[in-house]
Amino acid sequence: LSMLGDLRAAIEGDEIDVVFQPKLELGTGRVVGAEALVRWESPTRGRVSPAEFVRVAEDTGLIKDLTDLVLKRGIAALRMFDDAGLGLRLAINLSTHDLFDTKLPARVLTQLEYNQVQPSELTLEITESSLLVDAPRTRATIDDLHDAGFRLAIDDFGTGYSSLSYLRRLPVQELKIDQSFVSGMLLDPQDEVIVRSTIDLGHNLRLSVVAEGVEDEATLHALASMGCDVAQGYWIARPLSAPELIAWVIERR
Ligand code: G
Ligand code: G
Ligand code: MN
Ligand code: NA
Repeated sequence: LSMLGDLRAAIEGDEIDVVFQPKLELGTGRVVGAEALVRWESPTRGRVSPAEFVRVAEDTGLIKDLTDLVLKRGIAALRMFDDAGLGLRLAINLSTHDLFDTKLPARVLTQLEYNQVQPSELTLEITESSLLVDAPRTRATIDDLHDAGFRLAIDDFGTGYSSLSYLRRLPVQELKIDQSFVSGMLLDPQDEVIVRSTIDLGHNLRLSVVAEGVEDEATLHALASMGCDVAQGYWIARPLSAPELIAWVIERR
């Protein structure tokens, strides 16, 4: 059966959840942010992978509603993080289609104003591959998001083919090394070289470098010794509900 109808009902109903994975600053050991990740527990399909249903949403025009739901829930959680005094930045994943909507900055600002949150508290993650789709149009949206005061990150870096000159001209502040390079970097010398060079590249472009997919302590230490700025992964914490994240951050202090 087609997923479209189920997904539409899930977005309108109460089946979609948003969880939050901490981002740890390696130099200080402080939790500096959290990434919002969407989850769908369907009564008939069970747990559906976001990789799968985000693609369906993109192909069918449901992505606007899905992104709005994540923005609404995510920014409401950010309000709770602020009230708890956590001082975290919230990261939200954008899909390629989101970048084609010239009203995207206004959609985000509406949720921020409602929750009395500043644009600088939000990081918008844009995948390297979506940066390359119709670059002139997506670039206009990216510039508008930057001008509105949001922090921008390039997600899944290393899996696309962006040129250095293009990267250098983008108004981004953060580069996230794809987990496919990070998870096996201690076993595969080629992955290690990619991670090391990406950290250097990011720093040369004055970007903060985030490694995702950190699944063990040795990898965390290796990344710290390479000068990586921030890490994210199951070794640090799995994605948590908003109240769980607040408790987790407070307990670590
Ligand atoms: O959370 P998980 O690792 O299962 O996510 C799988 C994929 O789905 C990742 O590529 C992730 O970036 C993407 N994803 C998770 N949450 C969101 C979201 O809210 N919006 C978009 N566009 N993608 C998301
Ligand atoms: O594409 P993006 O980087 O946004 O996707 C992040 C995805 O990676 C999320 O779906 C999250 O659940 C998943 N993830 C987070 N930490 C780890 C980890 O340590 N290992 C693996 N395999 N996946 C992770
Ligand atoms: Mn991401
Ligand atoms: Na990624």
